[in-house]
Amino acid sequence: MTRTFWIDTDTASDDAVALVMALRTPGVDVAGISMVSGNMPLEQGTRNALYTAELCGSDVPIYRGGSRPLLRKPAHAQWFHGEDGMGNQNYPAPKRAAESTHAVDAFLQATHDHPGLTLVTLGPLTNIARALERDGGLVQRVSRCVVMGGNPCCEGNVTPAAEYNIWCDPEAAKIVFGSGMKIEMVGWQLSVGEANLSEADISHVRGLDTALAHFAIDCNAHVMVANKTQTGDVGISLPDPTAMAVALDPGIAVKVSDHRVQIACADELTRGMTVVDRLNVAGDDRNADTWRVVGDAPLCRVVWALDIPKWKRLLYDALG
Ligand SMILES: [Ca+2]
Repeated sequence: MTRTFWIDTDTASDDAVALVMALRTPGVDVAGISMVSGNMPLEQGTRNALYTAELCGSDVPIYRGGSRPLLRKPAHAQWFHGEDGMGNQNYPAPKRAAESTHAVDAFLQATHDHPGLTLVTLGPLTNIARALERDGGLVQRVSRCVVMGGNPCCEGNVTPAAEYNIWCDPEAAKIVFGSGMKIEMVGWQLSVGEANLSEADISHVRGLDTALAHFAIDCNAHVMVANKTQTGDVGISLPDPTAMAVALDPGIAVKVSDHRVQIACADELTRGMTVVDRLNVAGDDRNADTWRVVGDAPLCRVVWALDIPKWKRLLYDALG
């Protein structure tokens, strides 16, 4: 049976690999891709997504969405992904252009055309928040919302408190996490350590010797350097592809549990922090002033561990 996906992305190099995985997996129909400002400015991200789809031989429609967060200033991540977001590989301009329809309109229409679709978010949640503001009924038409974002009960990757996608547009994340949509949170910490593509894994991918395999490594050349500087890990960190792996095969998430999650928006120190009620104490009297106000806040599925060999096999299958 074919599953329908919608992908929201701020396409830089790890998004590109995640797009390849979705576009190359049999039985998955990507109804559309919505672009959002994030790792890359909107136009560069759009160009990167169009180029990636072209490499996959896909004519999936790609739509421009939010060019800046709901309230905050845009803040990109060239320092991690390279000036073009694609490891400064100077890829040629894509042959086709984005659609003229706005991403939010296109996404809302897709949820009517394909009720029960799987939404995968790989960037800040600006577009999804705007869609929810327009039509709260959206919650019922999305069966899974797999979010690459957050840092449950651990450090962030852009500030000590927060992961980039949530930090970039925390007000949007607050709307989405509070919406009641069936969220599965794949935090950035799941893509470190053993989940990195090690030098041996990179050699394995090179050995597949397909255009997509070389593309996946080449466009992440800058990430490999930045990753070593940031975490000390030797290899390529791929947060968006790990989230896509969970979307494609939920069995890759081997440890999950459901919790209330709040997004910190009130001060700069904790901006974008995903505060997870891991011990389920939010309803206790001592938390009345802070969590009681969100007493019926929907539960969010938090992923705590991945089957790492399985995630890498899924990646290799898409690139081979
Ligand atoms: Ca991304």
